Amino acid sequence: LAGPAPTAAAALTLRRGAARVLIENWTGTSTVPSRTLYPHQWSWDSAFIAIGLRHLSARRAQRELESLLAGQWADGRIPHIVFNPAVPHDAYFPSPDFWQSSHAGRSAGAPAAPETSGIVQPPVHALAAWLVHRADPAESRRRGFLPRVYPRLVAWHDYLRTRRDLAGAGLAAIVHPWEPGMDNSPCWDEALQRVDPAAPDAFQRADLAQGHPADRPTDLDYGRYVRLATDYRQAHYDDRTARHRFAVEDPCFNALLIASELALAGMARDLGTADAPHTARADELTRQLVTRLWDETAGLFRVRDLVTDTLVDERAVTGLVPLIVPHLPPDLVERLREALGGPHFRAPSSRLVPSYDLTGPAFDAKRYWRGPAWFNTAWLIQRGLRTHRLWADADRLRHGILAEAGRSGFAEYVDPTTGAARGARPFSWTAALTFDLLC
Ligand code: 9YW
Repeated sequence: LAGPAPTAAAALTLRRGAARVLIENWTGTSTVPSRTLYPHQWSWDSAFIAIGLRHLSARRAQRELESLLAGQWADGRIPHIVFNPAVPHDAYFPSPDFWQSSHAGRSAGAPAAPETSGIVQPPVHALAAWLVHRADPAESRRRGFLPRVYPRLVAWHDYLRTRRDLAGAGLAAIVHPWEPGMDNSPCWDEALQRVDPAAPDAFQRADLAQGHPADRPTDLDYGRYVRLATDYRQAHYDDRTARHRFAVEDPCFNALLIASELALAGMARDLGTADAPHTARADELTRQLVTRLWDETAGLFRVRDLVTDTLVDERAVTGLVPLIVPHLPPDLVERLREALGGPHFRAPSSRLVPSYDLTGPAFDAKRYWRGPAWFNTAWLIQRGLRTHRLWADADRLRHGILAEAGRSGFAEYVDPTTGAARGARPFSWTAALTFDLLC
């Protein structure tokens, strides 16, 4: 099962290929996830991309994150999309016309420019910024990178820890299925039942012009995404007054918040300021993650639906990502390791990690986050395995990522049962994270 490490020649070819994708998808200020499907700047994509770019050009990696931060709102949120004004509005739905950030988001402090979405994505940014800094501290200091980004990243985390602590228990909640970055995961199905879809003629999807309908969310999913986003917009994206019909605590989102809070501690130390608040917050978040989202019977983390205050009875990759949390209790680490190798997640053909339970009722090997294996989650899990010194497991996953990235032409995701490439390609974070693993 281990799969061989790539030969030196194969690694060189892969590195060159990955670098080419990053160069071709660079717009001058940031990187598009893909030239076809996703022509703007996406939040967690940029963080993953910066993690790879730092080995190619630390300066460019810094600019990637700085461009994203230019879209930050006064309440601290980092929007999930920062729109490129040069791209026609019909190239992607929902466009700036839909989000109306520069006017509908005024009460939450959206910038006058650039136009952005009003929702967020997982907080990988501080982790990325810290890794970018450490790749070339001299260049970082020369450009004053940390002093500029640290306060903004602190504000971002403050937003998540306060405005988004909807249950009052210390974890950050997400209020739209686009926010966890795993749009149509079966984990949201039950909660979405409560949402009346927007009428089909109220919007026009742009993704089906490029993407294959079998790979993408359904029209019914989109109807519900549009309804939720419209409701949030009508509340001016103000978390103090918005009523959320969809509100869940997601393990991956919160695990990344913890990893990023620890990265802020590293930055604070480097800047000569107090790191204690960040380590204390990471500890408290870790406690709450375990208390609120760990399922001892299933042996993995679950999503908590805040409307019903229950754990969602689905196994998905989000429940494994907390392996990246350094201070996870050792018995939980062992259970997660077992889950990775067990019947629900062992993907023999791809050697990656499927986004959803291979034996689950909603499993669909092709459809986006309902089964396909993604490279960012595999990268996070291999990093988590290393954090817990599970070297052999981490190496196995690393080899799987490299083999699949090469074989699929840096695909957005692969079918975990056949290894077939699916979605957009070449896809930037696949290339960036592959590059990172080769450096
Ligand atoms: C969409 C850009 C984004 C990713 C998300 C992924 C998808 C956007 O693409 O969402 O059109 O549905 O689910 O994780 O950030 O790559």
